[in-house]
Amino acid sequence: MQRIAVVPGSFDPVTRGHLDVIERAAGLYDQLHVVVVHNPDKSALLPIAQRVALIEESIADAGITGDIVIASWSMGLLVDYCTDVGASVLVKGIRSQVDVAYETPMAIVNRHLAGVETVFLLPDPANAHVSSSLVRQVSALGGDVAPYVPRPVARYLQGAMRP
Ligand code: COD
Repeated sequence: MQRIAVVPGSFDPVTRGHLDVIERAAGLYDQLHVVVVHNPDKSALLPIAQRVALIEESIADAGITGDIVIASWSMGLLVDYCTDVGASVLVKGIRSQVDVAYETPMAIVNRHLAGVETVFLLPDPANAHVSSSLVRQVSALGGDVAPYVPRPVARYLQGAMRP
């Protein structure tokens, strides 16, 4: 039986921290779905289609291989997407106690709703401080985001900042 997992996120935009989790999860499962989900608690910078495109370009640019599907989901519960594609696991990154507090109730509810387990990966220390919100802030203020994001994202944000 194929082991299928989902890595969900806002990915607004995808960062080096996200990409590290995606690469490591791709090595753990037969098929990986990277799913851009609209998070109603956050105001978005990039349209969902752009976030999907940047994930695709970043995975290719980093030479990450494996059976990786990139998709978006706005039709309701994330576990419904998991059920649709036959995934039994969600993979999430945990950077801090704040992430633990945010993710724990969701992990419990997702298991109750559909039997979907959540696997947590610790970040590479080099990326533990990186977040999409930090990237958005540095970019908006004209700073260099290259240390925090894959090359395609740095190029995209630099282009978007030009008058
Ligand atoms: N290193 C490692 N992991 C990281 C890093 C980093 N530097 N940065 C982020 N991550 C992890 C985050 O901890 C998270 O696990 C994931 O990457 C995505 O992060 P974001 O910021 O892109 O996305 P979020 O935090 O806005 O999450 C949005 C989700 C849609 C994943 C979340 O809200 C969710 O699971 N929603 C489920 C909706 C649902 O069905 N609800 C009902 C039942 S709970």
